Amino acid sequence: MIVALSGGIGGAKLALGLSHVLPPDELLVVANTGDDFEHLGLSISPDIDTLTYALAGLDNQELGWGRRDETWSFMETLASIGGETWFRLGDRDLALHVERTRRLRAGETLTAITADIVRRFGIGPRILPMSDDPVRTRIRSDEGWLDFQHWFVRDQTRPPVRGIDFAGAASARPNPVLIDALRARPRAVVICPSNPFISIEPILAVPGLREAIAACGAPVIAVSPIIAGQAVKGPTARMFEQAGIAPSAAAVAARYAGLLTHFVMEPEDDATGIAAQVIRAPTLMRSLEDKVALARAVLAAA
Ligand code: FO1
Repeated sequence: MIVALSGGIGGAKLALGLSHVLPPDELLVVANTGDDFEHLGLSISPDIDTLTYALAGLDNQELGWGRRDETWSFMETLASIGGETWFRLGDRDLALHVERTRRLRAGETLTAITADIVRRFGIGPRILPMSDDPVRTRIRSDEGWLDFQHWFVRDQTRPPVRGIDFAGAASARPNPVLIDALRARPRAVVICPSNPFISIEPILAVPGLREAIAACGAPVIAVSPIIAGQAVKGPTARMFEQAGIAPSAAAVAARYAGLLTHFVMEPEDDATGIAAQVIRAPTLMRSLEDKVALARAVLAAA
């Protein structure tokens, strides 16, 4: 079993690459749920949906989130009646949020709902929420605490990050399916090239998960989301700078100190100080071939 930790757009790309090189029942993708939020009365799980659409081949390749075959009548009508439209919900995407919200209110777990939706989209690998208990990433800016999507989408990550909190993490229970997979000695744990601060560390903040990964007896292989000091996408490099850390692949590896056996990074980048076996490979994924090639490099390291 390959257990992959993923959040955001970069994570979903490697998860897709892995799904092309592994039998479906040998890939378990753990989704960050710290980005989840209630909006317009709907329970929205962006990182679960980004993974679902990517693995189903339905993702919008330009935006990285939402669906490619989308229409926007709901948003247009919502705008015309004064509703909040800063968080864009396409007509097809909306059905997923409405149905997930109904099932959560009916008492189903996010794990059960996600497993059913993934199956209905014809996806083979499992997509697993890191926990069925609520964990909410919050960003402390100069004006106070912001909910994650307000910071990330409404404010377009402009407010400088002075602190990050994962509300609810201390009392969240790790997904038991994940704990079982880690105890059953997986072939490897893969930390996808996601933003360490807001996509991977919420997962590691769930009590027991960091320890279960460290004790699983399998290679733990992280892929750098930073190339030549720049983030491939999103606020990763800026978040390092705002934390007073020079953005680099080595700085990413240091975020996972004590967990990694291997670290996959670009051939040209400086590996000084990385306390793991360094694997040199192209980590920029544009095409499906790039995603598959990086997945193969990760599995070869394992
Ligand atoms: N990101 C944006 O930058 N703007 C949006 O309007 C937006 C809508 C959206 C709708 C559904 C969904 O699943 C994701 C969406 N995202 C949007 C992306 C989302 O904010 C991020 O993917 C994650 O929360 C961070 O990785």
